[in-house]
Amino acid sequence: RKLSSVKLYVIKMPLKSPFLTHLGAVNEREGIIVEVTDADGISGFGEGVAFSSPWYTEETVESSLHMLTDFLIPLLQKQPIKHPEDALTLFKSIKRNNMAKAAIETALWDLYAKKMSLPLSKILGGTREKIPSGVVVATDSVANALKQIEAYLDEGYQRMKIKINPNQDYFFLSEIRRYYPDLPIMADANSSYSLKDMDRLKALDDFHLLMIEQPLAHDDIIDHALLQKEINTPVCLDESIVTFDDARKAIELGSCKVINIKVGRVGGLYEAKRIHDFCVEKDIHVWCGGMIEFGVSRAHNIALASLPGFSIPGDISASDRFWEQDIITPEVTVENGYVTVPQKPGIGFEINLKRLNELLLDKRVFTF
Ligand code: OSB
Ligand code: MG
Repeated sequence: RKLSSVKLYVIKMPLKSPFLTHLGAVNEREGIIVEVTDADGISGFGEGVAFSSPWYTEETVESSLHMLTDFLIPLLQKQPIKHPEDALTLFKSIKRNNMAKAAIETALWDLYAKKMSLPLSKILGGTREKIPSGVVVATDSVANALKQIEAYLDEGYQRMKIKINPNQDYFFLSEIRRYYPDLPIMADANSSYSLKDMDRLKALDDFHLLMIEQPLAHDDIIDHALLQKEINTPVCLDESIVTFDDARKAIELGSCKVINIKVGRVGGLYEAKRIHDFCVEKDIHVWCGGMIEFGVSRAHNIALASLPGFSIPGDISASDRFWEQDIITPEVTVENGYVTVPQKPGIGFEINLKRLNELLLDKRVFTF
């Protein structure tokens, strides 16, 4: 399976409404769509999910382009691989930069599944036909949060994830609980607390949250283990889990009871699947995280979340959660609280080239 080209499409789209966390606002999203084409002219697609600035992880759109252009694609040109499982090994000489690696690795998986004429979900070992869908409420006012929750419930979403921080936690959640006493709710703190806030975090046990995501530092697993001993709410790790070994160590230490698996954060679908398999073995719950992504990454998430361990509704929402019009057809939709896993080969969605070109900022072509 010789590759003939790799193309990078840099695109930008405004969000329908701002996505607010204590780390700042996301108003528009830049991203990189990767197309790998083989000698038969068959293409696979992947997406680079780093943001324009390094607020969530250290990577950016620019750093991803640099890694892809100057290191990752040249490695692939020099040393063709037989199977997408080999990509992360090929990239091992490049430290971290997991989102850049995943951008191309996911494209290789789509191509591989298409060559096998099988849905990517089946290639990965997926068993689910539909995936329970959750959605994120990322706003700084109670009124907006309540309005959004009402609309999302009407659209069928099964659980809400609420962005919190020390200035927006107990009162915010108590107001939501006043109107929705039984709603499945989790909170995501994006590292806005420290162990000094132990009492604030303990108090959140009042709201019987499904879990609290990444309360402490982005690179910590020690303090999270201390915290988990003190609170009833299950701790879920997001930012802290960047490799399989991070997951192994966090579980061993008791730092979390749940892991949010994001394909980009861990360097691709192969590593994501390894973490999933290990968590199933250790009885740690997993769910699939989101990155305010376009349809290509959303499609890869759907394939991943079809694996048996993904029992909790993830941040896999419909295309229209963020976008006026997505870059795939059909767009991702949520029906009765579920996203249907496509049965067509590969990611199971077509690229909407007209839409892609409307959004295009830059294009780079590498021939093999
Ligand atoms: O912490 O899970 C996060 C979005 C961007 C960066 C980090 C996070 C998020 C989300 C949800 O919370 C994203 C989504 O629904 O796509
Ligand atoms: Mg998170």
